[in-house]
Amino acid sequence: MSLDNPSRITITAALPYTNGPIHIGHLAGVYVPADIYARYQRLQGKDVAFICGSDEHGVAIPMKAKKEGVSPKEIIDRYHGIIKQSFEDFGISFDNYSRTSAEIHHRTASEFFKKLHRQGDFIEEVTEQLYDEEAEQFLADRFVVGTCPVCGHPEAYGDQCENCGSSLNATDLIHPKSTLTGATPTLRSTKHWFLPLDQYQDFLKEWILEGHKNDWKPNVYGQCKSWIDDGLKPRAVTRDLDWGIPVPVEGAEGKVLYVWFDAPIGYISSTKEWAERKGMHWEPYWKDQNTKLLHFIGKDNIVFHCIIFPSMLKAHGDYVLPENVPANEFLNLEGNKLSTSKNWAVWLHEYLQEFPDMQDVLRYTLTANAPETKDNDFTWRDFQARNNNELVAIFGNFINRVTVLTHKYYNGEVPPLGNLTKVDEQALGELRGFPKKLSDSLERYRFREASQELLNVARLGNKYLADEEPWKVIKTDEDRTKTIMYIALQIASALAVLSEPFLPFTSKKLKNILAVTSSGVETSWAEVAKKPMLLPSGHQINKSELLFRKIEDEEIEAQLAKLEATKKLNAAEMETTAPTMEPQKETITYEDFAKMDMRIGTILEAEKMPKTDKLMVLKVDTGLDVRTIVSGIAQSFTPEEIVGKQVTVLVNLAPRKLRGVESQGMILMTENTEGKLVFMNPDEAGASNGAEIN
Ligand code: B3M
Ligand code: ZN
Repeated sequence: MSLDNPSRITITAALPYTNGPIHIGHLAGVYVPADIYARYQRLQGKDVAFICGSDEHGVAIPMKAKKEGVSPKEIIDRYHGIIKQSFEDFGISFDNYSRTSAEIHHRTASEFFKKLHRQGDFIEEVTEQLYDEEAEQFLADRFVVGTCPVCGHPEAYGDQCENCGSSLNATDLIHPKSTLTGATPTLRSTKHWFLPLDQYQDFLKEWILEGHKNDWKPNVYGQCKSWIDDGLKPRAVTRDLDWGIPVPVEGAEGKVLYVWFDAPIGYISSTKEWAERKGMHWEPYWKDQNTKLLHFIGKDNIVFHCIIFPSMLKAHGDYVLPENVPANEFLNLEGNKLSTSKNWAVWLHEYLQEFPDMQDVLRYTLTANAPETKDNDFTWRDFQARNNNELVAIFGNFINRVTVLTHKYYNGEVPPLGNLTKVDEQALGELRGFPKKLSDSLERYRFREASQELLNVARLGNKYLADEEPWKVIKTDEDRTKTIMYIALQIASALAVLSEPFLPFTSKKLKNILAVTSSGVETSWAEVAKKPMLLPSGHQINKSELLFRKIEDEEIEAQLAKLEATKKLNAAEMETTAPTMEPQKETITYEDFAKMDMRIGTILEAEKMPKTDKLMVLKVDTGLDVRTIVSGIAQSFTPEEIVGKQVTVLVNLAPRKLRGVESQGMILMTENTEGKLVFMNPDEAGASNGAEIN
């Protein structure tokens, strides 16, 4: 069900963790598209609540605090300030930017939890959880890493795999390892409160797989479908941690709410904070069925915003559900994954030091190159090209010619309009069509497409001037020249209005040059479609100034050199920190060992599992039978090179479903010094299939 004409629109943008500054990947993935959409809807006259805030709980923050030897409070205060400033610097026009350490959020999240608890929506259960005997603490979320049971990614966290986005229980991890001490965790009993996602399976099937199969982006819909088809499991929504919101019920001493339970409720508490400040009611923005709720996020947050939070909202019963979750894929930098820990990023505060007042150039480049349907790459050369060849050469050049000629011919006054020719009518007709073209793209969250339509307005202006050549006509036909310049000025003022969502700083500058702000000229999105004569004859424009400047090669080379230096630093660090040798696991008895049944087997068939980077589906002759085994080796081998290979197989491992395929056993591997997976090579053994390994 889609709301065609909502009474109001609540737009949320993912709450950034306050464990570090934000970089271009955050802007590209979440905040620029969300801001373009919010600004556009305001220009349509919609009642918009654009909501965000800092995500200040979760394991990432105490980890950072421990690493720096400071308190988590110092970490969140430092980065909350830096992040909030970065958003303001880049014109991300939140109506409210709150923080989940705020009292209003603690209250809101606690009340939410207590309501579900009162309704009996949780399963309270004592289960075995991973424990680090050395650190003497339970291992949740980023306190533990291991191989993802779904896609084979070797560095999955206890609650989520960033590679395939799956939500996990820490005990699901294969070969788990504590990130605190490197120790192999033991198991200890502890009580937690579980959200029984399996009980929301039918609701989610109906709401997403039926209700949103045509309007949610394929990358979002596809992830939801694979999780729902795989079968949802209960997820613990409490943690044995001392950093977070205390669990507000009896018998939960020393436990806090799981960060992904409390953080999405942060959207609600931030809305409450905003409404209280404005003397308004917050409920309509979250409870009125005519409110359109949208979540702007990156792809690693899809499971939380499409499966877990909607199940929480459904259980609670008072709230609307998101109408859409237009998640973007990831942005890479110069061919490598953006990485805070490796400092492989373009930090926003640093960008502004090196490219002052050029926020719109970055906004535009990240929009024109946005990872909307697949991961994409930011390169400094492309950044320079987008600026020099599009913003300077098309947008800026058009405006410069119009304003310079208006001052030169008419002292900056908009000339009278004479008779319109066919060409004039055609240009004005095309101009009137742009608001709808832009709307059609923006209403479907196609920001890349919309940004190119915006450039087409400037292309229209350039073509009109090049075809009508006022600099020549003025020598023979004064009146005709006035009409040409009048129309060119209308195209320029339309550009000032239509660019506002994408390039807010440029739009403001252009409105000042055209003096549309001070003179109260009606400059609305609708007006451009209706008239589009926004500037009346006689209107006085201000002095001309350049909207953009050329970016020189030296500036780009300096940025590339900076990244090279980072690469060298990382490589040097890798050398000094020799790979930590896995400490020996806890001692086992011979009986324990004897339970494992390892055989020699031969790979008969091999094929890559679609839509995964690492998984391969193998048919293995174990000597006992021919069985299917899913193995995370697709990045180390091609199917062709392993068919016929003899391998060591653990045949009595309990079958496990990986992306819907049942895997019956495990191929034993190890990693060579280059980090490539290799088989435990019995090739020399010349043993027959089925030979036991003792
Ligand atoms: N703090 C962002 C992340 O996963 C996470 C978003 C919360 S939105 C409620 O990087
Ligand atoms: Zn995974």
